[in-house]
Amino acid sequence: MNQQENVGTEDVVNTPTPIPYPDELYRFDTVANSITGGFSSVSKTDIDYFHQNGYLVIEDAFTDKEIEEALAGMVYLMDGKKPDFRAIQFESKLAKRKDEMKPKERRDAIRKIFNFVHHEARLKALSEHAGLIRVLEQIMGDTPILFQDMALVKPPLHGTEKPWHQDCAYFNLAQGTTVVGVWIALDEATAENGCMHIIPGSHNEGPMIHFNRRDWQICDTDVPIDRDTMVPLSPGGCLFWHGLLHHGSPVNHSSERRRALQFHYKPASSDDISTQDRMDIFGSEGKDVDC
Ligand SMILES: O=C(O)CCC(=O)C(=O)O
Repeated sequence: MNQQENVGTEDVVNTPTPIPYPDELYRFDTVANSITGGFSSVSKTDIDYFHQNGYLVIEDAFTDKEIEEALAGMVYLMDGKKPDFRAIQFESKLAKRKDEMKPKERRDAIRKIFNFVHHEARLKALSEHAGLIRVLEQIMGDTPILFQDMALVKPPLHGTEKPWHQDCAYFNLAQGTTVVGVWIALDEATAENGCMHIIPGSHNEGPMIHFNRRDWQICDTDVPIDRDTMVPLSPGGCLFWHGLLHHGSPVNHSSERRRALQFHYKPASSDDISTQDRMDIFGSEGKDVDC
């Protein structure tokens, strides 16, 4: 996400021009633990695992039919079938040609769509899935409120990096709020096409200073890369992660697209803070730090 994007303009925009990053910023030798058996198999042990490690992976959370429906809803919005929906962000390298492209090519030029749940019932359905909500309730001990929805598309050959960050650095929510991100694979998400990478347990280490570099991000030299853990997922697989967990995703060098939905939830009892309060926590201003 972009900083403050949760406020979100409903208009077509492009991603910034991508800046290269050091290859060693991502490791590809460790894979996250996961469970199978769908949402109904989540046990108290799994919820404890989430709190200790900052994440939980369910390999088979959604059915093929649910994923097919979500993809159809996403393509419908991408193809401009709903004229009042304009929250589409293109990969900057491809954006200038977007009006000349045929629908299939144009879909593969899109990096992100957002604020879509009120425009597309098939996408909203996933965000309200009873099994998903039950897991969130167990994690939060409260009623989960959806406050951000996005589809993150890493087009073949062009999908850009999302540098390491903590999601709470983007949200004006009080410190200590259990923000939970949910990332749902719509395509096979692999090492080659830019699957999610996480640092297990890093949510226990508190807020990190973020810098405006390639994005609003943790400084590359502050990332404990030796703990980098990949989260490859098949369609219907789902990652839950804590809003303070360090995570990011490398570029898509492959010829395969990597489409995913990402929802963020906060507990109903959570309090908002100002942008200034958030920047006092996550920003570098007035602190003797450099990147
Ligand atoms: O889907 C991705 O590649 C990462 C997205 C992400 O971490 C974010 O938008 O916060």
